[in-house]
Amino acid sequence: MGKERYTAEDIQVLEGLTAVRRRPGMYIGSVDAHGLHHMLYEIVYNSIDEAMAGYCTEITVRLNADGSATVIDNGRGIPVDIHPKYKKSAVEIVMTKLHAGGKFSKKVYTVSGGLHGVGASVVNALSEWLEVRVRRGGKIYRQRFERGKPVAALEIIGDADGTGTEITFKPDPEIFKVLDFNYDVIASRMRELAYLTKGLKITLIDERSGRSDTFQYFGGIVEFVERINEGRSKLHKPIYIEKVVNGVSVELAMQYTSDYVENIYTYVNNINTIEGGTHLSGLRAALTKVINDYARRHNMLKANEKNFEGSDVREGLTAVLSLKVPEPQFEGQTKTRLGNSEIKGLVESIVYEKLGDFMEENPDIAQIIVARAKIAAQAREAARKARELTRRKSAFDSFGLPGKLADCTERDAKNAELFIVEGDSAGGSAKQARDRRFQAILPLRGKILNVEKARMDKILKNEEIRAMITAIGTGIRDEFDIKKARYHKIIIMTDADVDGAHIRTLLLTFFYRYLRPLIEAGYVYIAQPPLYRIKKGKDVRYAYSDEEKDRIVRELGNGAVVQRFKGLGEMNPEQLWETTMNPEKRTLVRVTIEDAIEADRLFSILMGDAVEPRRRFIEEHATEVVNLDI
Ligand code: 0RA
Repeated sequence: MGKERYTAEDIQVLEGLTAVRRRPGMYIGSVDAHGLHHMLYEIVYNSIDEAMAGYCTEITVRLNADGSATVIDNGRGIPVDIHPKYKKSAVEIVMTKLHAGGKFSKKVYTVSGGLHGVGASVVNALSEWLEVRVRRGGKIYRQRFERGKPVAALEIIGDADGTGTEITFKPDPEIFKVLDFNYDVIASRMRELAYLTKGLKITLIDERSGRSDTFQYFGGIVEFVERINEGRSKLHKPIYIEKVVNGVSVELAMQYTSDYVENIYTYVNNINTIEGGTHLSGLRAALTKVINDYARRHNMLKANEKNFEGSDVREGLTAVLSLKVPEPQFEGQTKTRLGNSEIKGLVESIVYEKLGDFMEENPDIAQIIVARAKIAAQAREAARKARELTRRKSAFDSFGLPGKLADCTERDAKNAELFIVEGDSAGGSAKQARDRRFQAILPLRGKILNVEKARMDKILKNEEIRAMITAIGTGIRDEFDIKKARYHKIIIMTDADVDGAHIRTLLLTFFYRYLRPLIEAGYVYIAQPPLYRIKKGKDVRYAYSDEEKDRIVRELGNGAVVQRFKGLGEMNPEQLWETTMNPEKRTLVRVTIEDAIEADRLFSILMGDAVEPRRRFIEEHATEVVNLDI
């Protein structure tokens, strides 16, 4: 360091760094792929804060060839002035002091922060190196850090037009088990953030593959709803509501479709609150009340007719609710449930007032909504009767577990795994490969699931799917009970080809629509079979991506023989165990609700009634169908 002696401040910083490096999980959740991506998001969130404060219009995220990542924004730039007490630049303090930032920024919202909101100093501590460049006051400043410690003081390296911040960091291999940034995972989070921050332009560039995308939505969450509903038949233009009360900003976009599914996504400070919370309760209460009141007021519900239930007014509804809350309390297993009690009434009154006004001003749309709820209420009654009938007739209830299931001996669901395997031959290999003590195998026949023609309602009648529901044990939809889950890991294992991707999309859509709490509980996974086997003499390696294959081939040098696995069936049981099933060696990707949303959207486009989006989708993706996977 550029100073002669350590101050109390330096010691505090060093202790902070050590604490972060000793227990990274406490600060970023984990050191697997999740934690790795969380590092990048933390840096992006700082730039998003700057955008929400009104100073930044553009963010560029670049995945570099050397494994580092760069985030560039055109905000005000982190302040560079020397702090009188600490005798250090503000940049250095932001980058080294835990929870620094707030001190320098009395911003309206410092709210986009991730699950932990710990910021740049944690990313710095967990990076092999990090370099920050600030453009401010006509100069470019730079400072470099290694494992969180400054290598030199902040220095001026040139002249600048404009202002902004650029941070490049390389996640530390001493800390992270996974070091490969996943383009698709990052792209979907950047897309989501762009929808949630109206007008903000986010560009993602992958120097490793040459891919890039730009996300910018001047319509914000209205465009988000339009995207979710692409491929569904819409009953009206999206409705948009917005109001700020007591420093809390509430935005809602909603649109009914003729589908039966309810798709309500809620965000607080750009975090997807998958466990719901007070804001969702407020929205639901308002919808039920405002639609019932409107229907009564306009005599669309007669005195002798019962009020609509919540599920009636939500059937076919797609909505995105986005709140900015200065002091959110996140609760629940994954800290994605909003706990602030004052928010329920706040959201309820805003939505009740604004949606009520909208319905009075747009009677044609109001009538569609009420008529939609009426049909849903009638269908609910009819379905209840039908369910009672089929329940008595259901073969599965009395037969117990399906015959195709090769169950495990473990009875404690926490330790039990179910592999759902596409195809009988792969199913056979998996049965031989597995550790039968805790791994169960359920083969599904791909042909039967011919997804091109299957609709969700038909899929439910499919015997294989019913076998899956029985094996999982929870029941579906209204009768779902997570406590009855027979396995806490449900692993979808499909071929790495187009058919495999189709079946995965179908299964994810199915889980999302009928067994959503399983995804929310984190019980659903996708197996990652290798794409290649590379052999040179006795040295046998497996590669799970093209980049990895190229790297291994380079490493092994001349004479390396590459075999591409097209399907699981091409692996013998030992290979399948080694590469994909053995908990010691395999990687499983946990399915997130975002993955499932995307699968559901793809499914709607591919199977839906709307011909135009499907044609467009297939045209746009004709050359990259393999990337249908998530
Ligand atoms: C503190 C104060 C100010 C801006 C920032 C931090 C800031 C931090 C980051 C991190 C990434 N991009 C950023 N952009 C800005 C406001 C300084 C002022 O008043 O000019």
